[in-house]
Amino acid sequence: MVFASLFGERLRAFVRDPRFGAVLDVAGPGYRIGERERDGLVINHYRHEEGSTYQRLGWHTDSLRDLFYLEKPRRYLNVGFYLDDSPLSKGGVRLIPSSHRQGLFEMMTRKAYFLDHRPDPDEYALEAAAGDLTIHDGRIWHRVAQATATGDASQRRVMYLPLMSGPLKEKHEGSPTPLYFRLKRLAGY
Ligand SMILES: O=C(O)CCC(=O)C(=O)O
Ligand SMILES: [Fe+2]
Repeated sequence: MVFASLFGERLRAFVRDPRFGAVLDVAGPGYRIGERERDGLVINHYRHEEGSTYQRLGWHTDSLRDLFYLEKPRRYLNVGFYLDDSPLSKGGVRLIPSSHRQGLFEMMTRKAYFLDHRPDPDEYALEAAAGDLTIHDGRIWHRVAQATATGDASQRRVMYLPLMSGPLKEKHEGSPTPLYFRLKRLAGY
């Protein structure tokens, strides 16, 4: 669910909470909350059970979208809010440490975007508890592994909010669907 904070008061108030000032300080000077940039506040909801269409997410970098906008990937950070506990039995985020420092070529070719779900020997498994906040660089390679648990025990809900700096390019009601969503659809999401 993208741009979630634009659809209701509670999430709108959440992203405007002054306490985000501390998170922006961590990001560095000049960062802002991208409520209308990239995909805004995104809510991901995974369940591992018959009929669920969202059980895992293949290898990707979030900065791929910059290339679709014909922009050179610039540093942007994604803040994650865990709404559920995320132990290993729920699958969860796997990332390749330091891969955000790679060059553009590696960012485009290291893995087959969204299609490749295979574990990587260098991957790190991120475990989290409900209420935890994570921050990752948009250029890092990551995936979401499928849960081994099923049904309610596999439910994993996480919200992501982009922290942006540099030129402001806001989306509006008439903005076209970005191509990378079509790529994701082609990959089966
Ligand atoms: O579900 C997660 O924790 C990560 C999702 C993700 O990487 C994405 O939506 O780009
Ligand atoms: Fe991602």
